[in-house]
Amino acid sequence: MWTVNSKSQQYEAVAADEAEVKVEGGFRGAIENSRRGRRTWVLAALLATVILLPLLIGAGYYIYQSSGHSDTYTEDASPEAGDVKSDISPPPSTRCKQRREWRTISLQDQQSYISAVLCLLSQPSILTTNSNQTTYSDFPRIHSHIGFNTHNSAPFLPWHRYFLHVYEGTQRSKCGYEGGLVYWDWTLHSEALEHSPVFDPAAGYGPFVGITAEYHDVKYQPHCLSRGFRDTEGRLGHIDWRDVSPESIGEVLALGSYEEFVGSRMHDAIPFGLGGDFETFTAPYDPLFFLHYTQLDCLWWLWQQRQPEKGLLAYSGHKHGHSMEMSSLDDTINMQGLAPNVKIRDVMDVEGELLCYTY
Ligand SMILES: [Cu+2]
Repeated sequence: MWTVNSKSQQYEAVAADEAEVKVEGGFRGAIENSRRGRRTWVLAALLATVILLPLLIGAGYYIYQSSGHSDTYTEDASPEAGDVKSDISPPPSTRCKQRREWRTISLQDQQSYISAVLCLLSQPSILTTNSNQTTYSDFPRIHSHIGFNTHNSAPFLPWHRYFLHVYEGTQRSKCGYEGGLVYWDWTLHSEALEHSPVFDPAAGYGPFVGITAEYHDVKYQPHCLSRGFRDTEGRLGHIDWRDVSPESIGEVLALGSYEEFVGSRMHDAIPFGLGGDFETFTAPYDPLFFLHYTQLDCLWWLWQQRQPEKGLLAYSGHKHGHSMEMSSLDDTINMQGLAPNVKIRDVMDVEGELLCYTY
C-alpha cells in the first residue's frame, strides 16, 4: 500500500521544484536564500575549525604543560573535540528531512500522503476506547481540548509546531509513511486561492469527501466534513487573499518582535475563508489543516532566521489569549498524553535534539 519513491522520481520532483522557483517566485526564493545562507555558514564554520583547531589545541597543550597537568591532557581536551564534531556535521538540509510544498511533489507522493491520512482514519483511537473514534480524530480532539488555549497568544506557533511533529510521527508509526509533511504555500496562488491545486478533485482533497466528523468544536454532533469558500463580506465562492499575498507576508516577515509576528493576521485568512470545520477548534478534521499549519511553521522558521539579536530563541507575549501572565520558554506544551509533554524551548530549533526537519 505504501509507495516508496524511486530516486528518479525524487529528482523529477526536485527539477519541478527548481523550475517553479524560476517561474513563480513566492516564498520558495526566500527559502532557497536562507538555505544558501545556512550552507555558507556551515562552510565558514568548517574553515574556521580547520584553521583554529590546531592553534587552540596548541595553546591548550601549552597551558596544561605549564600548569603540570600534562597527564590529564587527553581527557580534558575531549569537550573541545565534541564541540568541533557538531560544527562539522553535514549541512542541515541533508541531515534532516525536507518538508515540501504540495505542488512540488510528484503525483505519486501526493497519493502516498493522502493514503497516510486515509490510513489514520481507519486506525482505532489512541486516546479513547470509543469505537467511533479514530487515530486521526485524536488530533481534532487534542486541538479542541488543549490547543485552543494557545490561540491568540505566544504559545500559538510552538504548540502547533509540536502538534505537527506528533502528527508526522503518528503517520510514520501507525501507517509506515516516511514522506514527511507537506505544506500549502498560499502566497503562490493568493489571487485565486480557490483554484489552488490542493483543491483538485482527484489529486487534492477529493478523497476526503464524505468523511464524518464526530464533534463540532467541543459539542458531540456527528456531521459530514464541510468546507466552502467565502470572503470577508460573506460572499460565497471566493477567499480574500490580501492577508496571504506575497506583499502582506513580506511585511509580516519583516516584523521585529515575536509578539507582533505571532499576532499577525496571516493564519486567520484561510480558516475564515474556508469556513465549515476549518473555522472551529476541531479544524484538524479537515486534512488541509495540516498543510496550512505547516506553511505557518515554515514562515515562522524563515522569520526565526532573520532575528539578529535573539535568533532562534526570540519569543515573547502572553501565556493565554485572555491572560495577563507572560509566557516563557520553560512553559509546557501539552499533548494530552498522545506524546510526552515538552517545553517551548525544545521546539525553537527545528534541527535540534527533538525535531529534525527543514524547509
Ligand atoms: Cu490551531
